[in-house]
Amino acid sequence: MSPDDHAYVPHSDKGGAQAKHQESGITTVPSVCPHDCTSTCALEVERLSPTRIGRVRGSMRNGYTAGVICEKVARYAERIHHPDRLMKPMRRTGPKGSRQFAEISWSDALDIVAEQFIAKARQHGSETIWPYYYAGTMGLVQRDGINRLRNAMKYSRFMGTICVTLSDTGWIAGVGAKRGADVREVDEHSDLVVIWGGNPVNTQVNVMTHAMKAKKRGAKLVVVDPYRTGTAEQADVHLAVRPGTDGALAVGVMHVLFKEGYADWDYLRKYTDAPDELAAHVATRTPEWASKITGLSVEEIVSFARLYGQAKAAFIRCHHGFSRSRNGAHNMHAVTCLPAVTGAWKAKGGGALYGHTGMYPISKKLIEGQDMIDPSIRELDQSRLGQILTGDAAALKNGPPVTGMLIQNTNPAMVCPELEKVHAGFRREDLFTCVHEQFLTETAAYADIVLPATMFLEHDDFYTASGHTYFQVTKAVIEPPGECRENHYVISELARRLGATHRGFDMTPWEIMDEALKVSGMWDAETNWRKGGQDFHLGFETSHFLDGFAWPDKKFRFKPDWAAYGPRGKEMPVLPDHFDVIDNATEEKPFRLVAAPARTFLNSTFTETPSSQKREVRPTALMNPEDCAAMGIAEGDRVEVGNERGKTIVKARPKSGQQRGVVIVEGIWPNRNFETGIGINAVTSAEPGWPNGGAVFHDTAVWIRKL
Ligand SMILES: Nc1nc2c(c(=O)[nH]1)N[C@H]1C(S)=C(S)[C@@H](COP(=O)(O)OP(=O)(O)OC[C@H]3O[C@@H](n4cnc5c(=O)[nH]c(N)nc54)[C@H](O)[C@@H]3O)O[C@H]1N2
Ligand SMILES: Nc1nc2c(c(=O)[nH]1)N[C@H]1C(S)=C(S)[C@@H](COP(=O)(O)OP(=O)(O)OC[C@H]3O[C@@H](n4cnc5c(=O)[nH]c(N)nc54)[C@H](O)[C@@H]3O)O[C@H]1N2
Ligand code: SF4
Ligand SMILES: [Mo]
Repeated sequence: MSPDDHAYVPHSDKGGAQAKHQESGITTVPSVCPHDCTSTCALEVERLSPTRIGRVRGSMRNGYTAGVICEKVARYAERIHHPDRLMKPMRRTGPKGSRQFAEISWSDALDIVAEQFIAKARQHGSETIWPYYYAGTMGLVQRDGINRLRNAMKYSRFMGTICVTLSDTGWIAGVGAKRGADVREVDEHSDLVVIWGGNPVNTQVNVMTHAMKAKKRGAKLVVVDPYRTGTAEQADVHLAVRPGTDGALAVGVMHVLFKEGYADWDYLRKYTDAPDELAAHVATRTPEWASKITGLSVEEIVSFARLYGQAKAAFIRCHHGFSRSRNGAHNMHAVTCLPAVTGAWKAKGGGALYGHTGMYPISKKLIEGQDMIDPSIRELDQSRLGQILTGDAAALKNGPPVTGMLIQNTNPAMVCPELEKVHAGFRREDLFTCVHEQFLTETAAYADIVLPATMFLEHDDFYTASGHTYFQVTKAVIEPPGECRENHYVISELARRLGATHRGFDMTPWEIMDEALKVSGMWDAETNWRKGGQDFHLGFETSHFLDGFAWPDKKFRFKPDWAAYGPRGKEMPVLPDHFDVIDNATEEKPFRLVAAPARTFLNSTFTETPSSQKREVRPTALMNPEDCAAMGIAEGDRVEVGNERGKTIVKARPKSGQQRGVVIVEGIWPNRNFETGIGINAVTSAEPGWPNGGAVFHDTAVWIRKL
């Protein structure tokens, strides 16, 4: 198929060339999951006709996917052919949020957006417009192209803090780069697998594929998580820490490792920056000390340390969950110190992984128009949207109000912290909002103009992966329904109307991909697609940092230069510790809330599919049975979850396997599913984590009141 066939409208002739094999009239076509999940699964999609798909399966062409995908994407037909999909551009006709819209043409809709942006910018300056996006699709062309428009127009820049800022910072602070050991090594080689601060049974099923292969061979599985998740249920050992205390656990474990002779001093001297200082420091932090902070028993801490110290190949899969606290970067770094103390990196099946995305050579210069970035333009924090829209001067960097937004691939009216403020902001009459979406989400309901978007099987794109090492190109599999158009179309058409010039606006996504790949020294798009992805595995030595960590002196840092990441770095402990800046429980707010992901929702996505709604049932607070007994709360009772930021009402469920004073609410449910009309993010905080920001969804003190 030639690049010319990839003109983005119309999506015709995506036919025969993609067919892999023919089975009873159904064609099976390769694709890649675009969702915000580190697995980035290689898929096989049944194409029933040029406009319909059947089953979606995990592909065997990728050794990480290994034929397994999650249930929600397996049933993608339910989402892509959903009767509620947006099909036409619409203009708001009722009050904001009222869901009253009238259909209009694409050209009228785009004209209105451009006119509004031009008028607002004339009044307040270009920074008053804030293009706002996230990772509803992880495709680099469709996701990040919005930055090209922003850079060309000098609109406010965007600090994407909602997901990986804290975990990236904490990981990179020690090892120096966002890469690590390959999870596939655990299949044959690990004798201990630690799943730390994540719930892959819900959030990235492929980790379990590999962890369970190890377990079947006799490897031990340890899960560190505040509650008994589906992942913890599979474990030999579940360490139910208090939220936000992983730094204390890691330091207590290091105390034992040094004291009982599990530290590898030859490795420490060769590969790390300050082993003597670390050893002296952790000698003062006993398991008793860690026990008081984490709520784990001294025995649990000591026996986990011994298990870790005695393992020949201990693999830690560091997830994001335990980084979503004010001290999350610090805690992530503390955990990454463990394999540096024991030298676990030396073994195949040993070491750690948080993500691989730092190692792909792909250049985003063309996609994002990086040659046009003006660093004098203010950068606004995605997670502080509520503060920004309600006029907080500091959050606005003392600049003009935000009066125009273009939103793609995200649903902030559900997923942002401090939701009351987010909603108040979206209701502002002087704010003009354009939302490009697949469904009339709660964010789209606030929009002045709604534009219908394609789904991943209806456009071309390419993807890095975090959980594995392949870079994958995809082609559209079916034609888009109705008048759905891809993100690149919206960006390019707005650019024309706004007078933004850049060659990227005149290219097709396929041409952009091909050129970006070429300048990055990678396979061209067609070759990548034909071969099912290009593997950027760095080999055993480098992926295990045996040729040195990714710093000039090649040494792992027990003492990161936290101040280099942001001014608040100066406030952080120099060596790993319990950094006590979390939203601790108080008399008035005795519970610590973790707002964890649900299995069959993916952030706000799939909350619209019937099978996911059926499985997740309703918003529920999982509580320790003793807490329930003490408060007279029984299964199904209504409870108020609240704090100074807001409150909501959910049903209670007693659940063992979590400490007293810890409460879990799974899933980012639509606000309309709560009798208060506002969901769990009413209580989560937009306070930035240390040292350089990042959302703190699992770090919230609340009261629970039986209603
Ligand atoms: N089904 C499903 N899959 C998803 C998502 C989803 O919403 N649903 N979201 C996607 C996205 S955007 C991302 S970033 C990834 C995230 O996936 P993960 O990396 O797994 O991270 P989280 O989902 O934030 O964390 C979940 C787990 O962290 C635990 N946790 C919370 N606080 C702490 C703590 O202080 N210490 C420890 N040890 N554990 C803690 C929670 O109890 C929860 O079980 O998953 C992706 N995949
Ligand atoms: N309580 C609580 N809140 C959280 C979290 C938590 O753990 N607990 N996790 C946080 C995290 S880690 C994240 S990453 C955020 C994510 O939150 P969101 O950014 O909202 O993530 P998604 O639900 O993945 O995607 C949002 C939207 O993108 C749209 N979309 C998908 N593909 C396309 C496309 O090609 N074009 C266009 N125009 N739209 C598209 C989908 O229809 C969907 O409505 O949520 C955060 N919020
Ligand atoms: S596990 Fe993650 S990447 Fe794989 S199909 Fe499901 S959502 Fe997509
Ligand atoms: Mo995320």
